[in-house]
Amino acid sequence: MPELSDIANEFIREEIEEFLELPEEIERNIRLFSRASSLMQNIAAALIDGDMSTVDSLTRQALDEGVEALEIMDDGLIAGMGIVGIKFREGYVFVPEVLISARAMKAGMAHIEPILAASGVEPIGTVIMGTVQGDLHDIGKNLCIMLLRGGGFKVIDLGVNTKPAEFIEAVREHGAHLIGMSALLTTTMPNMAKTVEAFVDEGLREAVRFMVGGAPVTPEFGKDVGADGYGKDALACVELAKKLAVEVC
Ligand code: B1M
Repeated sequence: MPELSDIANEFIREEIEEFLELPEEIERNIRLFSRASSLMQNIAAALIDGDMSTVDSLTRQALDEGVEALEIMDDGLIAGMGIVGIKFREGYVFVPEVLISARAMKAGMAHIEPILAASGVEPIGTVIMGTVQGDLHDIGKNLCIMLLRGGGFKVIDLGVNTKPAEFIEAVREHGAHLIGMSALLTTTMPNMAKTVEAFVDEGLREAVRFMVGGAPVTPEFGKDVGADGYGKDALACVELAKKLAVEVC
């Protein structure tokens, strides 16, 4: 088991020591950061600190040095946002700080997106993606979209706060068969069920496949709302989309 002292970045060490209390979160983060390269640790530290220009330049530097886009995403950007999430939950930081870190994350993602999207092959199918009604969280959804595009899908991004009628309209307009719904709030998760029900009411349910995901969503919840599959992360979302595409695209 790695120790806190195995993490090279002093700022990350202090963040873990000062703000993390749950033993499993401490252990997970020590494991994650101790195996991450120092450049990835520096990206995560800058993201936690809300330092957009450093996240921007270090992400560019990492790509120029040949680091895989997925490694930067997982060990730098998502790892940093994980710490921000814990600090937010525990009341150490508030919405403005989280937004500043989210902006830094987007600056890093802007370099990664074109690389993940550059597959240049005929699309496997069209996916309609949206964060459900009432929910404004879009970072996870956007990561899924990047990887879906990189995985050969055409993706129509409906953004956040997506009403059931908007999903239906997009499916009709684009002739799509795959729908991805993201939710980050326990209060908006039921809107996944409402969206599926709206498709049933329109007589469109059989023609499409629903994927669901987001931090509070579980495979069981996915089944309960009538979805066809659940993705635990952006890679799983792409695998699921490929599996469901075989059925409907
Ligand atoms: Co909010 N927020 N937030 N927030 N926020 C959470 C979700 C929360 C858990 C924080 C906490 O208390 N610990 C909490 C929810 C509690 C709950 O519901 N039980 C919360 C709250 C309470 C709120 C507000 C209500 C706060 C307030 O105003 N008092 C408010 C709600 C606004 C609204 O939506 N109506 C709010 C606002 C915000 C910000 C605007 C400040 C900002 C969002 C910025 C943005 O997205 N543009 C924000 C953020 C950033 C977070 C945290 C810190 C980080 C979320 C995130 O981006 N994670 C979050 C805490 C946390 O989750 N640790 C929190 C990184 C992202 C990569 O992960 O989205 O899970 P995630 O996506 C993953 C997987 O889940 C999966 O793939 C992704 C990559 O691996 N995935 C899918 C996602 N969608 C998928 C779809 C798929 C498949 C996989 O198939 C279709």
